[in-house]
Amino acid sequence: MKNVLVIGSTGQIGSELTRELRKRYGNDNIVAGFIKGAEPTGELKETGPAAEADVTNPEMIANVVKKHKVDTIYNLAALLSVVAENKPRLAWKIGVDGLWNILEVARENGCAVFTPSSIGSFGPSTPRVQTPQDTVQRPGTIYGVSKVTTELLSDYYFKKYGVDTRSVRFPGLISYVTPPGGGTTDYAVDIYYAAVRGEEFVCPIKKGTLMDMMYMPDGLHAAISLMEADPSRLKHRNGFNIASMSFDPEKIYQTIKRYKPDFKMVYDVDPLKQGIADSWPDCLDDSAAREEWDWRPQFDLDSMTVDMLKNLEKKLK
Ligand code: AKB
Repeated sequence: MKNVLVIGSTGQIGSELTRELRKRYGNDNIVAGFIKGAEPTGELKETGPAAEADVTNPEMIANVVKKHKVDTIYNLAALLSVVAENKPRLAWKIGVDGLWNILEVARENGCAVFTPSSIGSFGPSTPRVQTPQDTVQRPGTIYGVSKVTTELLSDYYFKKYGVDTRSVRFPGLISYVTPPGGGTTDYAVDIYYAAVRGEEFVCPIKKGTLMDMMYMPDGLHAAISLMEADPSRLKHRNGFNIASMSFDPEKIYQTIKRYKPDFKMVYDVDPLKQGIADSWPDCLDDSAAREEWDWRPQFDLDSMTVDMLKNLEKKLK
């Protein structure tokens, strides 16, 4: 039986991951970790335990781990790429110093640790198409620099201390539940809200800009199945490429238009977001994840669009 602490349980990934983990391992075994000002509400609060768990406070994390006999930590505390560019020191403090605190607690208490990396860990000198698992990682954003560091630090703790660290490089995650806050790929979520509200969508990313994206259920499945994978099969640990779809704004717009024929999109390119997007790969090669832990996505752009529109129609009614 697992006892899990989800750090960042009220965020875009955390809110859905906590719910999914409670379904699998039992409500009482999943602690929803939060910071002041982002406390769990509704279902998240009512279905299981919650505890303040600030990654910048190692004693607080250690106390939660001991009290709840935690054996696995999903560390989702991070600033997304656009916000991080505006607050680089804070991005480092949360993403890197915060991870260091968690890894120390994990080493002392025998916990496994999942910390997401990102397509943002690649940069302009990385091969853009079918980006290999092991390749150049020289990102130009603080988000990317901190993600490469989290991959390396997690590998280091595994090799030096045997801490069971694992991670995937998430693409842009698309969901109708909790909106993302300040990423480069957020447009691919915002476009669905505009379509369902019957509004014109102003796209901040240029036509022709390809990025990997993924529907949230596949993202959750990736995180959980990697943490459950047989360790003897893992040649890699931190930073598995995963992929399910790659598109540009025009392609997602045309797909939505099949179901919403009156939907309109115009472009007003945001230079910061465009610069970040231009430095990221078009599409990743995820064959290592497929071979080492049987990664397979379920959703493509079309099936995701049908599900997003259906659920957003219900949510925004
Ligand atoms: C972002 O855009 O910052 C994130 C990511 C791809 O890591 N969604």
